Amino acid sequence: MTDILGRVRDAFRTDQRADPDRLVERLHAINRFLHTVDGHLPDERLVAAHTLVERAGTRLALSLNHTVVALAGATGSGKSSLFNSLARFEMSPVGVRRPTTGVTHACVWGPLDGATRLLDWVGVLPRHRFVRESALDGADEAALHGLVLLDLPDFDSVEWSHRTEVDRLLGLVDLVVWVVDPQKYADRVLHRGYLRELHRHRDVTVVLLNQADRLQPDELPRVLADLRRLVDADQLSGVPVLATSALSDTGTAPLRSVLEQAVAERQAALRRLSGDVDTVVEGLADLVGTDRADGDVDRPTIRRLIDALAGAAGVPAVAEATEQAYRHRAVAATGWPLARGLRRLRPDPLRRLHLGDGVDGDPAPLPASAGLGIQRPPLAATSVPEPTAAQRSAVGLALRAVADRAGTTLPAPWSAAVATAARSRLADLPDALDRAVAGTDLGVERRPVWWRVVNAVQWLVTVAATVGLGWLILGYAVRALGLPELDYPMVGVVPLPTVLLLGGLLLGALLSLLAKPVIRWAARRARWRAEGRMHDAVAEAARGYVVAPVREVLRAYAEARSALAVAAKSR
Ligand SMILES: Nc1nc2c(ncn2[C@@H]2O[C@H](COP(=O)(O)OP(=O)(O)OP(=O)(O)O)[C@@H](O)[C@H]2O)c(=O)[nH]1
Ligand SMILES: [Mg+2]
Repeated sequence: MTDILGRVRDAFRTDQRADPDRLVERLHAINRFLHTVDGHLPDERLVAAHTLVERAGTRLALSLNHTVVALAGATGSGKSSLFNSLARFEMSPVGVRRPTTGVTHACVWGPLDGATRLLDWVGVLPRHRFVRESALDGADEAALHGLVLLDLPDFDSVEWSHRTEVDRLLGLVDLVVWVVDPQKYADRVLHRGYLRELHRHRDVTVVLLNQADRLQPDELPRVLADLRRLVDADQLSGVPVLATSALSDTGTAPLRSVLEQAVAERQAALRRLSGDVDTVVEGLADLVGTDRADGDVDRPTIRRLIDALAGAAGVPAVAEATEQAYRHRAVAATGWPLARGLRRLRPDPLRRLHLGDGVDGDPAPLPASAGLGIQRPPLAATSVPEPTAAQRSAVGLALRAVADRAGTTLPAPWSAAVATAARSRLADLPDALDRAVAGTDLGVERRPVWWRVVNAVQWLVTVAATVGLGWLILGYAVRALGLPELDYPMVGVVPLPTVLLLGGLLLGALLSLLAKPVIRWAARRARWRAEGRMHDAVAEAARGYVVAPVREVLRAYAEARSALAVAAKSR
């Protein structure tokens, strides 16, 4: 007996105690991962993680003083017999008709109180719950206090509901004892369908070769060794493989010993959940590719996007109109006063685009609601030309370039998320661009000082010419009426009124001529300035409507990666 216990302890010993704080930290990390990737990754990839967080939260909130152990196996392997043998009562019927157990039975060692909520959660019907606590046992059963033993239906059942029940419970219990018999221990469904999937739960898995009494003493070691080989091939090396018989107490001793140790350690629930976290992390690993660099949107790509958006927003057309408007306004302000009326008849190029209103005249009147806290009148829609097909496709290409550059180093689902993010605010972009252009101060409202100076001189020479002309007309009139002739003051040999008239006209024309190249140069500067300001406004729209959503996804990716790294390290 001591020998058996020793072997069980050796086989079942693991030096790594599960740290509950570390487990909770890992679960929090998974939860953080789920929050971060929400909306970016396909939901179907996240089901397992969501299930784990929910299930682990519930299990940890329930009694950790109880260890829930399931007896699982094929029909007829002896699960119910072992269950009854341990409980020392015929609690779960054992029969010849297969399969016998259709619903899960539970036996609780110690008081039922703490285990009730656990069994509610596990889903064992109250009429199939039993309590193993008897005054007659004395201290015999004390070592199993805290054990909740479940007798499951058969996993390979002809009854579909049995399999569903087994699969459901295998996802919930803390420790699974697989019961096999000498005939079917190599069963393919058992190894391929179940054991092989459990290599991350090897800390909470035990395999029993039951009905060992049916084997000849010399056959037992050979069959046990064969089973060990198969279990190792299932990547479960280290998992205890023990021989039992439900017919006697000695035969069930190895199982009892396993259960006593599990109950004493109170580690099974934590180890099981740690294994679950490992499984989930491994399933998510390809979503964050550990060796990948975080993507980013580089400056040249952003510049290309801004250029394309500026083209589509009509920035070149508005810049051109700004240059023309400057010329128009400068000529109107500095040209020969008598010709200005004609110039004013021509429409202002910016006004044709419904831009720059209020430049020449007063600002547009505020609507009646201005006093109610509305600071600025709403910006009028511009008449900037619609983008051409080429400009539209340039925007499309630039958007794709942003998504490609940002997503190229990322795993496929994130590349797709980046591409979606780049286009996520596409519908709002035209309005934003229109607002950017319409809201830009094109810098042509101010009347430069030199305009005023030239204007003053123009008026001066015009007045001089007009005075000269009036004076000359007066002289002719006096002469025609036979009155004494006027004596014009002379400038050299030329009468002063003639000097005033011709000089005024000549100077006015000369001034207009000289102002022309200056106006051209200043108009070009006004164009560059306006272009620069509109570019800045478009850049802001590009950042807000395209780059920001993309960076948001990249941030989520980096955050998800670090969260999963925290969840991965089991220490
Ligand atoms: N000789 C021998 N017979 C056993 C042993 N364990 C179970 N049996 C017999 O095997 C048959 C099946 O036992 P059960 O305990 O009903 O098997 P089960 O795994 O619960 O089967 P299902 O409920 O159908 O899944 C019964 O006739 C038992 O008496 C054992 O250790 N030795
Ligand atoms: Mg049974």
